[in-house]
Amino acid sequence: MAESAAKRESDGDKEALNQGIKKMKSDPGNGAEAAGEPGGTNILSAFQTSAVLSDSAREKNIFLHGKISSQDAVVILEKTPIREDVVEELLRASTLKLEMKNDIYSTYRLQAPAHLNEIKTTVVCPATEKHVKKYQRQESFLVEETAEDYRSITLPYIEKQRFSVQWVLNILEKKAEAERIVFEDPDPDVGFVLLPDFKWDQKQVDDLYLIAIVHQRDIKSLRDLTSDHLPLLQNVFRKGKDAILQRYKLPACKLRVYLHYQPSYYHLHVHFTRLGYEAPGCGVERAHLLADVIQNLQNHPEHYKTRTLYFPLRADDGLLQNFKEAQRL
Ligand code: DD3
Repeated sequence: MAESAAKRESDGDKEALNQGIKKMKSDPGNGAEAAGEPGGTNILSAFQTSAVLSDSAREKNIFLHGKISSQDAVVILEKTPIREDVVEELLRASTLKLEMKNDIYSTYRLQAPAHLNEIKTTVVCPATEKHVKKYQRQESFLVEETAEDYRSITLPYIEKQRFSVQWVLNILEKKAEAERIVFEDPDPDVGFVLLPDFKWDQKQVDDLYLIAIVHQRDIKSLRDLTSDHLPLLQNVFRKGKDAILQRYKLPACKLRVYLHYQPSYYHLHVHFTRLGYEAPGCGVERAHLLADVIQNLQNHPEHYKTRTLYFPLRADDGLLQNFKEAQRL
């Protein structure tokens, strides 16, 4: 009894959230549809697959390496969650093919109309070797990084690699994804841009995933943070949560707000994901709750400059090689 009441309540909750999304999607200022390939040009019809980097039956995705007219490319295909608000239409407008029937049990293949049968697709082109490696299934190793290791191994590696954050600068300068911005505080010191991470298709709040990218450009990662950055971090925390409540009707108690260490790009950013959605990289070996980061810096201004930090690295990561060569693994 109590259980079904709880379920009803959480369904009502979900309904309200999906309403929020629907409202957002019909907002003409959003422009999500207009951003597609004009006229439906299919650049992927010329894609020549050379390898399956990884795939997952559970996550219903596949990562492909190949070429688009002589340029290396990574293509990610992913089935999206079934949205509550289209279930009615899905049941009415589809073709149903019986597969088997046995007693009270039967299975079918439901063929949905094209517009309800989309596959989320991400293309990286031209892709570098690093992009290809990123999606190859790999064993991971936990690294123990002392402050000295950071200074002598990690920092030189990051500086030598000069990973491109052009796409981040494009967002901050409104040269890309400007219409996707959910909230901006333009202040150069404590300001940031909040927008959906492109892992999220924004069709349902269940897997909500936004990133806050700070306007300050010289903060590479958690390691650079000191108590001087508390106003920035507190601003991102407070205004990020407020903006998500406004837009998606999700209160702070439904959110997981955290930083990655190591990050996948060295320009300070904060992840906002929905609690209950196991976002990639939200495990204890990589995620640092922003609330904890703030408290740690309040207790010790140099916390992240002095503490040993732990993180996983994949077998073929160049940084892992450097830790091995320094006999730190
Ligand atoms: C990335 C981490 C980076 C491949 C892939 C993703 N959110 C992004 C460009 C624009 C974005 C992101 C790097 C790259 Cl699949 C290599 O992510 C992005 N825009 N995470 C948004 N909104």
